[in-house]
Amino acid sequence: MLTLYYKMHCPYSLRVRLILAEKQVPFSRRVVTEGEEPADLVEISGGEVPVLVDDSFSVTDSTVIAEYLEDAFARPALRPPDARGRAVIRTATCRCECLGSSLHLGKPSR
Ligand SMILES: N[C@@H](CCC(=O)N[C@@H](CS)C(=O)NCC(=O)O)C(=O)O
Repeated sequence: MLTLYYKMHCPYSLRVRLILAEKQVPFSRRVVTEGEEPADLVEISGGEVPVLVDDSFSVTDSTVIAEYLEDAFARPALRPPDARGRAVIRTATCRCECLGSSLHLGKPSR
């Protein structure tokens, strides 16, 4: 059984939740409140979300979790089958991450 630690307004968490929804993968929810991170989450990731736990195997970082879910639950495929399609998706992901970082730091994105 999968368990997802996430925060309600976290865009990285939302990304993982959308993937789980698209793939219709059941999971147990551990909704984390800012400043009240549970000890097991702190031990796994230092308190950062999202974290996916598959039995006793923990996966951190939304990009790595997205890759893990694509590998572990192949259908429906969300990753394009060709190199160019994957490059387009990775570029879009990078841009979103840069934008997210800029928002966190209060700096404009490039
Ligand atoms: N690179 C990470 C970023 C995750 C991230 O920044 N999560 C924020 C919430 S949106 C967080 O948990 N911050 C608290 C902390 O780092 O302890 C990912 O893609 O998962």
